[in-house]
Amino acid sequence: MQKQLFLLSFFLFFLSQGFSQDFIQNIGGRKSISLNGSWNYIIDPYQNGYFDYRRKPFDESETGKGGYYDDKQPTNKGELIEYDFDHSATLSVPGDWNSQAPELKFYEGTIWYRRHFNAHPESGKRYLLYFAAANYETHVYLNGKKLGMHKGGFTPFQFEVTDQLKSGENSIVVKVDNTRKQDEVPTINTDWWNYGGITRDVYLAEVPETYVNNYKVQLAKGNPNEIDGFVQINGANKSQDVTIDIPQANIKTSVKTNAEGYVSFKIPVKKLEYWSPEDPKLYQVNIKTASDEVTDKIGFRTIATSGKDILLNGKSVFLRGIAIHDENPFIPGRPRSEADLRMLLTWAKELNCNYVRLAHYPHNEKMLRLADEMGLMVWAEVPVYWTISWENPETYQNAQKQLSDLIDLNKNRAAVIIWSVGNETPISEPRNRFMGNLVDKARSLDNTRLIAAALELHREGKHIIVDDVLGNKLDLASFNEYAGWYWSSGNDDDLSEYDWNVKFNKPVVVSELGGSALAGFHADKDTRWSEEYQQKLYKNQFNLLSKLDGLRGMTPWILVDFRSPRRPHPVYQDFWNRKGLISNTGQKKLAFYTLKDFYDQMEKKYENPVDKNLKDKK
Ligand code: GCB
Repeated sequence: MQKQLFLLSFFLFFLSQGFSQDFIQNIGGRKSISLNGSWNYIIDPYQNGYFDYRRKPFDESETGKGGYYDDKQPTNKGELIEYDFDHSATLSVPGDWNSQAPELKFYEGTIWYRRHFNAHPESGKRYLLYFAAANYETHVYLNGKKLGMHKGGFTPFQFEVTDQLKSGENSIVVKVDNTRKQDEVPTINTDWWNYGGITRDVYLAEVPETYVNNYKVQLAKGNPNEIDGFVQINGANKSQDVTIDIPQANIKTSVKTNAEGYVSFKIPVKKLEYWSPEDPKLYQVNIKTASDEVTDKIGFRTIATSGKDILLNGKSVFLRGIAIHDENPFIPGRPRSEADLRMLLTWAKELNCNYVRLAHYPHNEKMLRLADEMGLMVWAEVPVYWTISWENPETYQNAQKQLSDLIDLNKNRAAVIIWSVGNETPISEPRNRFMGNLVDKARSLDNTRLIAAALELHREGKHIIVDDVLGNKLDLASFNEYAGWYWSSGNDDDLSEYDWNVKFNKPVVVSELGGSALAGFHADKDTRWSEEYQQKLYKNQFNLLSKLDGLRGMTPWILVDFRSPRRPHPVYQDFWNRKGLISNTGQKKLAFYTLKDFYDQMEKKYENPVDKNLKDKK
């Protein structure tokens, strides 16, 4: 009985909150108007626009009115007559607020956004209000009515607004709160800036009454000769003929959705050009029903492991990677345009990478599309980072939802080869259960990609040991390794005494290594923070790693210096994590070239299987 009451109250809570709905696949491929641009804003540290003076949410008041979201001042209660969107300053959307006004640099709390826009809704069409991301908890109001809320700073969410949209001027009000909380995902403690606000694009999309809401078109698991996918239709007329057309591959197949609007399909293929970093071939894929059509660009490749090998299209690869945060150092702040994202991936290409770790949370969908186009394999991740509330079921549900959304959003990207369920999570029973469940969930949603997590190592004397039990459930032996920075002197004579004990017969992909240097600070190689120290650290790393049986890739930490509140050193850091190979002013440090040389050698070695057999395959 108690359990039923709990479930009932949870359900009522869910209803009263009005959560966002599932988002449409490929928003960029839809007819839409952009709601990016200048939005008026009000800083509201006490949340006066949300709670009345007795701390009761206006959302729950009997009239359903009050609060900043009731755009027409004064409110029914008159408390908010001091507040006026019309004469308030503006923020750019997309964009975090911290980078847009000096007083917002460290701000964590609530900000209200408002913008007016014109719409001309047509009958027979439906309208979807889509946010590509807002950090962290977002409440959305259209023309004074609440549409719902969403939690999670890096995944898209959407509301259908067909019934609320007016012809002519509309007003949209959004409350965004980036307060850190222990039970959220991520939790209170991270090593990156807690950029708040509407950080990614906002769209108002127009779709037909019955439309293609979701689809997957990918190779079947381990089978280069079969395309495996599904189409999900949304609308009244659910049972429909659907054509999947890939003209360049001579594929045109028709299938019919069932009463739930769903159909899965398998299409045999004879000849395909497979996607790879050397040849990132993308095919135009058209999905067509009687009332709707959507076009995507999709690549086809297989990814698998065999013993200690990673096989891309059946061929052994070495992942020449680099880790990247979703931050443009020149703003500094969250990237705002495709050019910002392209700049980061172009730097990775200059390092001769074929792989990137998009840490520590879902990156912009456009970033993964660029990786597809530019030929970079991707490790994609959720912000299950450090000390999450392992025993809280709501925290788990939240993490699982972010993981499912990450996979749903990017499942058609050939570039993505690895889903990561978290980073440096400390071993305990509850954590093992939580993380283990996430691994199972990821596999149930996508059995074609590798599942990983960035684990931790421990040391016994001069033995480096990787034996985290979670590793048994993962496809890779991946761990963060900071020899030379967080442990050991980093000198070769010290490091060469260490040996490895990785207790998994799996490909080893070192998910982090590195050390800090202030660009332009030159000293001898034993002086911390100097470029020479960082360079030495990388060189000694390569020796240490050469003793690691099964090494199949790495993502040193990190491509570019990034802002972090944990890094206050006034001389060397000034709130920047300096482990970047490129500084916050775009200057390449010495270690950039050291890593590039190493990758040039690894590329040659893997292009020439004779060399590779000599050294790597025992
Ligand atoms: C780590 C974390 C990463 C940090 C990095 C550091 O192990 O995974 O988020 O930024 O170390 O610089 O300490």
